[in-house]
Amino acid sequence: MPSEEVERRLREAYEKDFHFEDGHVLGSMCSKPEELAVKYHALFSEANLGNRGLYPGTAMLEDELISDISELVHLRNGWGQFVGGGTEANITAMWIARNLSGKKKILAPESAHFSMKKAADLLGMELVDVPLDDGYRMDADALESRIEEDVAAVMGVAGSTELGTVDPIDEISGIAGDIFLHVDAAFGGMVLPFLEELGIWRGNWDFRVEGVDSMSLDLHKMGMATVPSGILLLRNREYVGPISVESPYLTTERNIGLAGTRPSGAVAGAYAAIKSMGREGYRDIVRRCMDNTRYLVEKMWAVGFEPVIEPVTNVVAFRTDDAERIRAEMDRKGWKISVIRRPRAIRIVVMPYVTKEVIEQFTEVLSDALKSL
Ligand code: 0PR
Repeated sequence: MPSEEVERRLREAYEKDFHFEDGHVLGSMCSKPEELAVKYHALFSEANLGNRGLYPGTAMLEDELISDISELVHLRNGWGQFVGGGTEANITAMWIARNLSGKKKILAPESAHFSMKKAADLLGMELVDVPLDDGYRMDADALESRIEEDVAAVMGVAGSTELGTVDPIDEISGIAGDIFLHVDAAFGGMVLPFLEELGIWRGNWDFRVEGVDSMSLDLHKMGMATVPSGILLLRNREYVGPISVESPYLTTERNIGLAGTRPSGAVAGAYAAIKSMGREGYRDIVRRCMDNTRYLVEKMWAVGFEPVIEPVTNVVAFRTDDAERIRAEMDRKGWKISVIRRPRAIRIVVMPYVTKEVIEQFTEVLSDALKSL
């Protein structure tokens, strides 16, 4: 095919997609990446950290990135790996917990992301739901009553997918004792540290809690990095022992983790985002997203919607028995929102592109949609 035709087809496909800058995507946890991230993702597109010895430069970027993110979540002398996202990080953490303990039960809050179901299924483990309290956080008493000899891992969420809530990780750690504790901060990892710096919220949710053994943290969500950019962090380097395999024909003796070939252009992209934004850049983004979240709540009250909880992060859901119909109607009008089932609600993620103007337009269109419903 002549390259003009290939490009024409690519452009046509691109035009079919929704784009964040159009401001009509209100249910996504991803964001438009930093320009430098896009540029350097492309430059490093042939790199493959699955064979680290060939890419000492990219490996250096990964090490520095892991070290910066470790510092952000108070991990010292730990270990980390760049992965394809929260799903891969969650699966790998459960793989480690199973192999370290030789046990198969995972205790996870009902609010856990569906990637935990995949982890349990793939690893032949059993996922046991722990109910939530009134604030939609893992209920510590309910967790305590489920702790038994056969538990391989307990996991908590720091920034839940549906409501943005943070489980009481320190309390959970106290109850879990020596059991492997994983924190899913795929979304919250790049929000909570900055909420703390801004004095908006405080909580013990990261490696400051001694019992926390591992964490997933995505940079393709609130990290302004390119997709796929996930990070898995481990308290102790030795944890990788039971998940590494010999890799005789590669440049390293052992291959660690789920992926062989690893998406390493994204490492350069994430590095570019982190270094150019810095703490100040992320703090500004989080401040803006939280301002806009409050503005959205205000506007939604005016249209007659009550938030399920006062938002902790920039994820907010509004109660309604008509969530599905509202979603469908908004979809017809070109707006993408999402719904949650328990409680029944529509859900909006106030990412950086969800500005005050977008919120005003959205609530107007929503108000019209309600009339026609
Ligand atoms: N853990 C949490 C708390 C998550 O919210 C997610 C994804 C994951 C793990 C899994 O991460 P990966 O998707 O990186 O493997 N949360 C979003 C969701 O499932 C992902 C998403 C992003 C969905 C953008 C849609 C979208 O447009 O809702």
